Amino acid sequence: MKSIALGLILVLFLSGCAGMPDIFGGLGGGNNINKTELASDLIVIQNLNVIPSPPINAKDTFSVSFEIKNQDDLKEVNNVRYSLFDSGICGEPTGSDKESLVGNAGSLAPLETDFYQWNFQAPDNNAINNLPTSCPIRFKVNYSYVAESQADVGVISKTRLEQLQRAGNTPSFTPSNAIGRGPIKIYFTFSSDMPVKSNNTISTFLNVIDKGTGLYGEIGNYTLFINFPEKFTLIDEQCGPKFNCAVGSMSDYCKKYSGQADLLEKILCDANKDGKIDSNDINALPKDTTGCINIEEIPIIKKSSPQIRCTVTVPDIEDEKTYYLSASLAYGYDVNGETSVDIKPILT
Ligand SMILES: [Ca+2]
Repeated sequence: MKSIALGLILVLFLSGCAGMPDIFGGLGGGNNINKTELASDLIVIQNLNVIPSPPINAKDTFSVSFEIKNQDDLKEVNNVRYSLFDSGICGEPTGSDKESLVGNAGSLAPLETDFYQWNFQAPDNNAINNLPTSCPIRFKVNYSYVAESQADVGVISKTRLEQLQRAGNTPSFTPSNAIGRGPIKIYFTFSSDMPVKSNNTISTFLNVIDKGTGLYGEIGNYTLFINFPEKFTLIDEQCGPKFNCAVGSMSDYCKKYSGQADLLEKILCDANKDGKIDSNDINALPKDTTGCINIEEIPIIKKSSPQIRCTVTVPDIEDEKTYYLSASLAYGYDVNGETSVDIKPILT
C-alpha cells in the first residue's frame, strides 16, 4: 500500500513538472539536445618558411613558401585559391610568379597537402635608407565548402501518449543534432520538449555560427537550404521573409545548374563532387522534402547569424515516429597567413 501511494505521488510530481516553465531556458524550451560536433579546422596553413633564413641582405632574392592541408579525412575542399595582399616595401613577387599574386590550387582531396611559393627581391640600400627594416608578408587562402547539420524530431500520437500515461510512463525523446566538419556550424534547437504530439506545432531555431579563426561576413543568398520531411507543414512565414519554401525545392533549384561549375552555391548540388551537376547528383538529393532556401543575404554579426525560426506542424501519425531535418550551407571562407621578413643594408 505504501509503495503504491509513493508511486502515485511520483507520477503527480512528474506530470506537474512537465507543464511548468523551464527556469533555465525560457518558456517550456526544449533545451535538452544531444549534440555531436565534428572539428572546426578544415584548411590549415603550415610550414610557413622564408628561405634563406632572414635577415635578408638588401637587393637579394628570397622566397616565402607554405603548405596548406585539407584536414578533413572524408571530403574534398573546392576552389582553393591563394592571394597575397601585402608585402610592404618588398613589392610584388618576381619571376614566374609576377602575375600570380593569386594562385589557384583547385580542389584538395581529403588530407591532401599543397605547396605554394612566392619569390621576392629585397629592396636596395637606397630604398631602406641604409637602415634595417622588415617586410610584412600577408596573404589569404580562400576555399569553398558545405556546412551540414542534421537533427531529429520525435512525434507521438495522442492515443499512444494516453496509453503510456495510463501505464504510468512519461514518454521521453531527446533530439540529436549532428553537426558536420568545418568552421561554419549550423545548430538546431526546438521550442518545446519532445516527443511532439501529432498534429501539433513546433518551432525549430537555426543558428549559423563561425567557429573558425578566418572571415565569414554573411550568408550569401541562395546558399542555405533547410529541409523538412514532406509531411511537415510549414506555417506562418515559413522560415521568415528571407526564405522561400516549396516541396522539392532543392532538386528543382539544382536542376537549373546542370552542367555548370562556377557558382559557389552550386557545390551544394554537386553530390559526387566532380564539378558537374547531372541527373545522378539530382537523384542523390533528399527526396520527399519541403525545402526552404534563403533568397536574401543574412548577416553574420560577431560570428553569429540572427536566430532563424521555422514553425512547422507535425503530421498525424499512428504510433511514434522519428523524423529528420537537415540544413546545408555552401560558403566561401578565408584563412589568413602572415610572416615578417627582416631586411638589412649591405656595406658598399
Ligand atoms: Ca556531380
